[in-house]
This record gives sequence, C-alpha cells and structure tokens, in this order.
Amino acid sequence: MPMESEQSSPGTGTVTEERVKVKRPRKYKVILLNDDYTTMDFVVMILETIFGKSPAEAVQIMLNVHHKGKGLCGVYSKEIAEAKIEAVHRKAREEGFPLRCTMEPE
Ligand code: TYC
Repeated sequence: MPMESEQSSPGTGTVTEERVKVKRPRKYKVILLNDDYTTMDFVVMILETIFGKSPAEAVQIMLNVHHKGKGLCGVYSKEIAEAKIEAVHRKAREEGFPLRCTMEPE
C-alpha cells in the first residue's frame, strides 16, 4: 500500500509533543482554636476520636492550643478536612461547647 509506506517513512511525520500538566491536589491543615469554655477533657476526646491521636499526643496538642491560641490537628485532603471540621463542630454543639476549628492550605 503506497500511501501507508509513504506516511510511515522516516523524517516525514509531524511530531507533536504534549506536556500534560498534572498537579497533586492541595492539602489542608486543620487548626483547632482555643476558647475559655470548652473543657480540656472534651478537647482531648475530640483529638483522640476525630483526629486519631494517642492519649499522650492529644493532651500535648490540647495544651499547645490552650497556651498558644491555636494548634495543628492534622493535614488532609480538602474533603476530609471539611468533614473533620464538621464533625468537631457537630459534637461540640451537641455538648454545648463553643469549640471551633478551621482549615488553611498547607
Ligand atoms: N482553654 C480551655 C480551658 O481552659 C481548654 C481548651 C483547649 C479549649 C483547647 C479549646 O481548642 C481548645 N478549659
């Protein structure tokens, strides 16, 4: 087939190089905020149950937030970070605590 052999002969084709941009999805820091009313025990429980911290880690993070005003709970994808924040706010509301947390891009 003459057409085919002509098309596949070396040096006659068009080379199009495509740079495919791939970006890793952004991660978000979930930050716990201090307040004067939420009990220390409740914050420790939140850190253990929602953020998977050990009892010792949870106490450390809670005290860090208590003394410095805010502290890192974990780094997650946008959806997971949003879900964690929602879970914290829901549990806090159920118990009548004003505990707040927020997220910021890593
Ligand atoms: N400051 C609170 C108290 O003295 C304890 C606390 C710690 C509250 C961390 C919120 O994110 C927090 N009872």
